[in-house]
Order: sequence, then C-alpha cells, then structure tokens
Amino acid sequence: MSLSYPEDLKLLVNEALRQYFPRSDRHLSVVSEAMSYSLFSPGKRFRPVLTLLAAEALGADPKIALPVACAIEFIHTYSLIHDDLPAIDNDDLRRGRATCHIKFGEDVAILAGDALFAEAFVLVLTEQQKYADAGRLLETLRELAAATGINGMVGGQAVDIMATGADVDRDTLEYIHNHKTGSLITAAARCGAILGGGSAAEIEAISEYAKHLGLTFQIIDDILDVVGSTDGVGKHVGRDADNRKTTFPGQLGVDKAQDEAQATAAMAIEALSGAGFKTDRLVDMANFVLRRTS
Ligand code: GRG
Repeated sequence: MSLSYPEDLKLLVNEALRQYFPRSDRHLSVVSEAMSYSLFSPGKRFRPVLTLLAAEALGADPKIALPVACAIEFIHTYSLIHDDLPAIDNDDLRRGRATCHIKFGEDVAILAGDALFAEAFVLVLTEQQKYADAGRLLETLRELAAATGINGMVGGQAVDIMATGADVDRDTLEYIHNHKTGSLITAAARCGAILGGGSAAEIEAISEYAKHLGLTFQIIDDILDVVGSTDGVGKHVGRDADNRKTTFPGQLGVDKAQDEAQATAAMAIEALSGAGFKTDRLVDMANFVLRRTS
C-alpha cells in the first residue's frame, strides 16, 4: 500500500495558481493581498490534485484540467476564510498562520472570500474553454455551482450550525459531512472526469469513489481534531469539542471512528473495481487520506 502524495500534481497546481491569480486595480490592493495571503498559505491542494488525478485516470493530460482545478482551490479557500469568521467557527489559526480576518479585519476577509468565489467562475469561463468543448465546460460549471449552493456546501454548513450542541443522529451527521465537505470533493473529482473525456459510466464510478473519499476525509479531519497536534494540522485542535460540534469520534470514540474511516476508504476503492481505466493513483490517494496526519 502506498502512502505517497502526488507531489508532481501539487506542484502543477501551485504553479498554475500563481499564473491564474486575478490581477486587480491598485485601489483594491488590500483585498487582493488578503486573497493572496489565504490562497498561497500552505494547504495540501487536495481538491485540485483530485481533479487532476481523475482526468489522468481517464487517459488525459492532467494539465488540461488545471483552470477548473485552480478554481476549486479558490472556492475551497473562500470556504475556509468564511468558516473561520467570528460568526461561524471563530478561529484565529489556519494553515499555520493567523486567519484572514485576524490579519486583515472581518470586512476585508468577507470581501476576499466573496471575490475568490466569483473569480473561480471567471477563471473557468476564460481559461478552461481553451481545453474543453462547450458541453463539457457547461457541465463543470454546473458541478461547481451545485456543489457550493443550498444543496451543497452552504447547506451542509447551515445544518452544521443548526445542529451545534444538539443531539444529532447518524443520518444528520452524515448529511453535514457529505455536504459541508463531501460536495466540493465530489465535484472536484467529477470535473476532472468530465474534462478527461469520461463516459457517463466512468464519471459515475469516479463520483462514487469521491463520495466515499469525502466522508473518509472529514472523519479523519474530526479524528485529527482530537488526537492531532496544532503544528501538524496548522489549526487549533480540540475546537469541535469547544464548539459543541457532533463528530464521528465524539459519537463513537476515536477507535470506532477510525474503523468507520477504514470502511469508507474501502468503499471508495471498491467503487473503482472493474472501472476499466487506470485507478492506481486514485487508490493511493484513498490510502493517503485514511492515514494522513495533517
Ligand atoms: C464557500 C460556498 C461556500 C460557502 C461557505 C463556511 C462555509 C460556507 C462552508 C464551510 C466548509 C468547510 C470549511 C468545510 C470544512 C472542510 C475541511 C475539512 C477543510 C479542511 O480542508 P483541508 O484539510 O485544508 O484540505 P488545507 O488547508 O490543506 O487546504
């Protein structure tokens, strides 16, 4: 079993993020600086790397999916900035640095997040069309919009807020995880599969893989909040308990939560069996997510 991370693809993403970072008027320098501060802080680039892995699995050059991959990292960064705000999780540390609102103020942080979200769509519309026909381009745009709306990330975050401190059942907990975290991860993989020229069946197999991978990712995130270190994860640990959030380790204990993560990672890998395309790096990624410590 390989635990290696696709550093080659992460490098491509980091280079492309520099290339695609939006230029803006000098009057907006503080908002632009806040966007850049959060975007170029040291993240794993997990979602854009997953986009490239999905395109590559279907036999495409992963570079053809770079604009949409970077757009997904813009959106992810937007969600982190807003998630850290005092009105939501009220965190002062992210990716090992002061959060955006601590460094630039709440007003600038809100605008920086909003701008990253809009610029994600500008990026896809201007750059991705060089590598995709109109039909596949529109499909990716629909994926991004749906994954972030009321039935996607915003919906998951809303239920999470409403469930804080409440006695949450398993279905609701899975709803929160699958939407707050899983929606964008699934969209990242689906966009890669769409742009990689996947058939409906191939896109479906990658989608099923990513759905289970997204849940694994969030269960491990919750476990790291209990057993991880601030240095390792780059944010304060123990915040879920402080914020009275329901989590898998909170409900089941760390060992059983780890078993759940193991089971969901196995389901992700199983979704690829018999897929008929090259799945080794997607399988490696599932094993990495399961064992990750940051
Ligand atoms: C952006 C549409 C939109 C809505 C905002 C605040 C909010 C609504 C949603 C919160 C979504 C959120 C922050 C979910 C947590 C997901 C998660 C596990 C984040 C950490 O991801 P990593 O570990 O972080 O990939 P790095 O720093 O490596 O990128």
